[in-house]
Amino acid sequence: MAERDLRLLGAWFSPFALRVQIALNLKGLDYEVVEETLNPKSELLLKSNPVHKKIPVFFHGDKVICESAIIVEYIDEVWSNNALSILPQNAYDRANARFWVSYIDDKWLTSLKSVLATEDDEAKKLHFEQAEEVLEKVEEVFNKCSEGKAYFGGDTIGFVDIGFGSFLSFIRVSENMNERKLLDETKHPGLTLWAETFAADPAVKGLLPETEKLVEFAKILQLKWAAAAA
Ligand code: GSH
Repeated sequence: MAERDLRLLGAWFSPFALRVQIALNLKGLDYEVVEETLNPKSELLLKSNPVHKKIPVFFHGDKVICESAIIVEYIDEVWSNNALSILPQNAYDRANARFWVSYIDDKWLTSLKSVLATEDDEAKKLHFEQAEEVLEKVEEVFNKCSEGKAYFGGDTIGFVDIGFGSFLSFIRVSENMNERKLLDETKHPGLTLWAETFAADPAVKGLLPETEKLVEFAKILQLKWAAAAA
């Protein structure tokens, strides 16, 4: 469905902006992406998300919506007539999906960021172990929710797929920068297969940033985090 006046303020490297793009693609909506550099933050960003000053920001005509998970839910509700539903129809399943996305944003994001930010070898080892523990839990959740189907949400990409899948490129980046596997097919067979299917889905294909380009970006991030911690 062609919908006018949909704009996303995002950035090529942002896993959170990626969530919104996937949701819009799943709904078959046309939209414009406005690239934000964050350095310095644009007037549009400061004006449209004055509370957090973060991307993504979604513009639906003159309506402004912030926070990736909230935007994805908004898209799912507003375009509920489109064939595909991102959140489960059942209230209990919906509550569970929200719980796991919140868990991913809390635990997974924290461990992945720590792996990327830490330079000290001992501390890095510890952060890797913590990230692996979270991955084990996500593998368990995948096996339970998917019930043998391709996605957390069943046959099609759902809320948890978007929430976790948005970090896929950063998983590749931490593996590449540390020469150590995070997503391991012996430890996480379900998630390994899921990752391949997710990346190849028409709603996702072509959106995941290239690992090499993201590695260069992550190196700059590391320097910024180190300077902030000093
Ligand atoms: N909880 C937010 C969401 O889900 O939308 C996180 C968004 C976020 O952290 N965005 C980053 C950002 O705008 C870019 S990936 N950072 C700017 C800053 O922290 O000042």
